[in-house]
Amino acid sequence: FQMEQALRRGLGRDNELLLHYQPRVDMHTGQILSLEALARWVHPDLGLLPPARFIPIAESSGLILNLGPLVLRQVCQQILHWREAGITPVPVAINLTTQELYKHNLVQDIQKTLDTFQIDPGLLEFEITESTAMRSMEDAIAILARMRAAGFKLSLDDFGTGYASMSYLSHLPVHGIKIDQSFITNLDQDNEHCGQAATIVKAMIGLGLNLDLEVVAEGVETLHQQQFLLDHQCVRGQGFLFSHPRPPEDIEPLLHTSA
Ligand code: G
Ligand code: G
Ligand code: MN
Ligand code: NA
Repeated sequence: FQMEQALRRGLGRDNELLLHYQPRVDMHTGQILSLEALARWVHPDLGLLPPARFIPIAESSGLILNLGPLVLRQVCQQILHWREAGITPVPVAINLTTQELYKHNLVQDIQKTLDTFQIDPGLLEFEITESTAMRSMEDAIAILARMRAAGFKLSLDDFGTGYASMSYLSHLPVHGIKIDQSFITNLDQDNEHCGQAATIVKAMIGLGLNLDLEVVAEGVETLHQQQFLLDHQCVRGQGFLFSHPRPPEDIEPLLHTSA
């Protein structure tokens, strides 16, 4: 409850909620394809807190409905800032919780903010988890279709952990899937598990590619994992091997400036 009160206060203040950004790269070339925005909370007493410490509280208390729009505005401001600095914009991915996805007028609210900042919807991507999508399948399909029609990119986060059936996946109007990092981590323990992790990851990549989806591997930490993924046609990766999530001023030097 104390955390909830502090979060409520923090959301009303400037600079308590920050965004760090983690690149998603083409593992062949190292080129940055997009960035994922990851919220951080500078708690007045506890310091910098990761999302695991406050997103669940925000979700259960309803504060997520304040936090979400704040994240979107910060991302828009960041994109504008980079544009003004002559940096070639890359799409930024924003995570949405269950409450956010099913919120009334979600798409219109996002569009209003983009209009205010004059930002192209193609520069935004939204990530929802498999379990969020499955909470209310028919609604999720309708909302995602609306978002897609509005020009946003969509991906299914933590893929493989939410028990989405294969037939269900083919009905979800997303552009891509992000293979959950637990599967990628297991690739390095495979000797003990008789190659099971490799079999599972290969099947997930195959499923995604055969459904014409972009496949991103999450939590890539080792060269062995990267090589395995490249050997099996998964080119997009995100993880500590390439970069930790970093504050915008540390991401900026990695982005290209236009001549
Ligand atoms: O950075 P970390 O691994 O602690 O992130 C934990 C979770 O918090 C991730 O699954 C991510 O989806 C979620 N998360 C991070 N930032 C945001 C945000 O701005 N909004 C929402 N809804 N979730 C976020
Ligand atoms: O669940 P979601 O994918 O939205 O959250 C991504 C989270 O995963 C981020 O909070 C980020 O800190 C974390 N993460 C990103 N790359 C790695 C990695 O290589 N290893 C580990 N352990 N965590 C990672
Ligand atoms: Mn994510
Ligand atoms: Na994830």
